Amino acid sequence: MTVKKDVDRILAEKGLDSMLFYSESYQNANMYYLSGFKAPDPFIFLKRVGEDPLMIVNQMELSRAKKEAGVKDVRSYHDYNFMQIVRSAPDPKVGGMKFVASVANKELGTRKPIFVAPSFPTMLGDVLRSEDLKIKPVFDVVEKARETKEPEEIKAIKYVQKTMEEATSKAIELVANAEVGANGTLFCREGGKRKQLLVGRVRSVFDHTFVDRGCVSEGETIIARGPGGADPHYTGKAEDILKADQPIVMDVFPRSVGNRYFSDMTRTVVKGRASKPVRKMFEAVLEARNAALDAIRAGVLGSKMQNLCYDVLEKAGYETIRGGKQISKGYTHGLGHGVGLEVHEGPSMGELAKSPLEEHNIVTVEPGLYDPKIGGMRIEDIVEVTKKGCNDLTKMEICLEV
Ligand SMILES: [Mn+2]
Repeated sequence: MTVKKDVDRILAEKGLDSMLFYSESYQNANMYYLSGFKAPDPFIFLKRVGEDPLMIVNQMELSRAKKEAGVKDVRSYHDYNFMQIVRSAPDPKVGGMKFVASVANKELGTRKPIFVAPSFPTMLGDVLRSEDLKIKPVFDVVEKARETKEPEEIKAIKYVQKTMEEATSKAIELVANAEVGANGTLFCREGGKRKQLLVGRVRSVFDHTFVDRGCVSEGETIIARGPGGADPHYTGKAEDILKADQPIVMDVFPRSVGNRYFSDMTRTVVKGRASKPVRKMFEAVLEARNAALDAIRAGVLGSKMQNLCYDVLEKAGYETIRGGKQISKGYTHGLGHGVGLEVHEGPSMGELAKSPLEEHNIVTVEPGLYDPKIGGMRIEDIVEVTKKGCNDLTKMEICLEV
């Protein structure tokens, strides 16, 4: 992976001519995107517009960084007097920051503002400014470049999606094959014994499948049954007992361990018979999903997509959060979000979204309806936005009763 061309273009458009990052790269998606290097400790990444980037890493990481990073020019802290600068500071942590300032000074200079990400550490910013460096935090530079996926990124997301669909099929099969006991409690067979089917058991099916395929669930896979599902991000407790005739929301968002990409999908199923209100919710959500998939294409505003979804669901008789309305049931969230090195990234399809969708954005389309007495109903696909429409990366069928 090399530095994406878009980063330079966006920097230039914003009138900036250099950039500086100092971070580890497992949590910081921008740092991994720029460097292509996975490191648990901070390192320096900097570049000027139109020039090749430079990475400066601690001694221990030097040989690995030279082999693995997407950056050609990799140097060691020792090329920049690391020991001497740190020793001269009252505290090694402050010394480390003075070291970053010294590198930035040498490579980028104090004359022009240096772009840093909004998440740039405040303390480091203070040290840089005290050393006469000008830094300028700006939104949506690297994040904006990340929104438009290159073919290898889409390939990575497709792999996670495929794995996730395999896991979801297995989980749904477990629910579908469950026996229905007293009060609708679901039971499964485990080691010859009849056991209550708990959320933890279903989640374990997901997690094992992920691990077998080089993926991992970093958050908890959402398995929210019955009224609990009325909170869109209620994950479901391991000891929650699954029951027949209730909606079970399965919102799945693993990531690939190797290349760090996520995918995201939701299916809602009922073991047995869906009640009339549940079926009505399902049909309205499905209609909203279909309308959104028909309308989505490059150039459409995210807010327009959300308004379209409001229209469909309001017409079906449900309340929505249109205009910032506080509601206790109905459609309570945005239509979708970008997915990539973070499970939630840009572009957004909420009412406040200002920029148009672009070709090769990867976004979710996930209308949902929520009722504290009934639970949640959400259908989420992940799609690639194209010039004329979209390419649905989700192949998994949509089926309410199982
Ligand atoms: Mn989602």
